[in-house]
Amino acid sequence: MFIKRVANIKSSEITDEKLYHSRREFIRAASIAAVSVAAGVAMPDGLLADSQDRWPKGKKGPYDTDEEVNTYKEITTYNNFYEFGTDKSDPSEYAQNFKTSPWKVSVEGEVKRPKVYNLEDLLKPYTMEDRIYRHRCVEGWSMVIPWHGFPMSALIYRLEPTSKAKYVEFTTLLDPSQMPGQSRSYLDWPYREALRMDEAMNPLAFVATGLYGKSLPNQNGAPLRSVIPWKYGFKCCKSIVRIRFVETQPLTTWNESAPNEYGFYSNVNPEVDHPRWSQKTERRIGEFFKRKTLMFNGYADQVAGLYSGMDLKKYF
Ligand SMILES: Nc1nc2c(c(=O)[nH]1)N[C@H]1C(S)=C(S)[C@@H](COP(=O)(O)O)O[C@H]1N2
Ligand SMILES: [Mo]
Repeated sequence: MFIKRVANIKSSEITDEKLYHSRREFIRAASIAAVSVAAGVAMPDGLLADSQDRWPKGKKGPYDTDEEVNTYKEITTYNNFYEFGTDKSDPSEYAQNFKTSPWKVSVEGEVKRPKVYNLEDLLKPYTMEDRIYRHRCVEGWSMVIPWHGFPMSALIYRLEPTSKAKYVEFTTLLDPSQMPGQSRSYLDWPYREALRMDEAMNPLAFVATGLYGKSLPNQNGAPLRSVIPWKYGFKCCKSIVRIRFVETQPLTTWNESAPNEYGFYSNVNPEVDHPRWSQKTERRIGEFFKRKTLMFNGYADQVAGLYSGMDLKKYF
């Protein structure tokens, strides 16, 4: 492990100046190309693949935020993925050799055809798209991330849950041999998260297989993870191996570990403080001054209706 770490550090430090500058030139050319995106001409796949720079400002879909996107480096080196350690830098450091192929996903429970899918077969039917979403961590920081993937509603629609299915649960891989954090008991492994079915069917709920137009880095939850932009980040489940449809509200990992701190819903809500800190503000990674946190992380127009009549202080 120590030898590998040294090797990693070296490979990242040998990017020489010249290469760096030619890359900068290339990125400048890419942002000119972004103008053609605005004009409706698709950029060739992977043009930004090696870019460490900003996702281009261009044509935006109806669900995208037009806020400035965080850099690829910020998004892939400041992570929470406790299976690889509790420091923000641990996942990018220790998930490099995580094996995400072959990968199977088991679809279980209240569903017409329970089945274990090879990842390729599970993903085949869907048209991939980019979604620029705000991401608000319960710890008080946020980012803007250009995800690549497909709507969760398309997946659920196709899997055909039965009428008994009221919730959908996602589970992360359990493999302590690859995930050192799972040998420690700070959480009850494997990591599990769940959504009410109507939340999962909301057009904003997303299944990501990539970001910045390329495949998902291991530290961000490869090969597939959920993205629920109006909820705190921990409601997104990384490296999913099981999708289970159930009738009753599942016990989720964080809710189980500290039920008074992490509710089942965990909608971003500046009016409901975490017992140990306020949720009124957040620090956007890369910025100095704090911003005000918005109700439902700014997605109230699209999701407030899911919770009409509910006391959101009780169902936090
Ligand atoms: N399996 C698993 N999924 C997880 C976590 C984790 O520790 N393990 N952390 C969660 C938290 S707290 C956040 S903020 C997001 C972070 O996603 P990112 O690293 O892609 O930004 O992943 C969520 N999903
Ligand atoms: Mo988080």
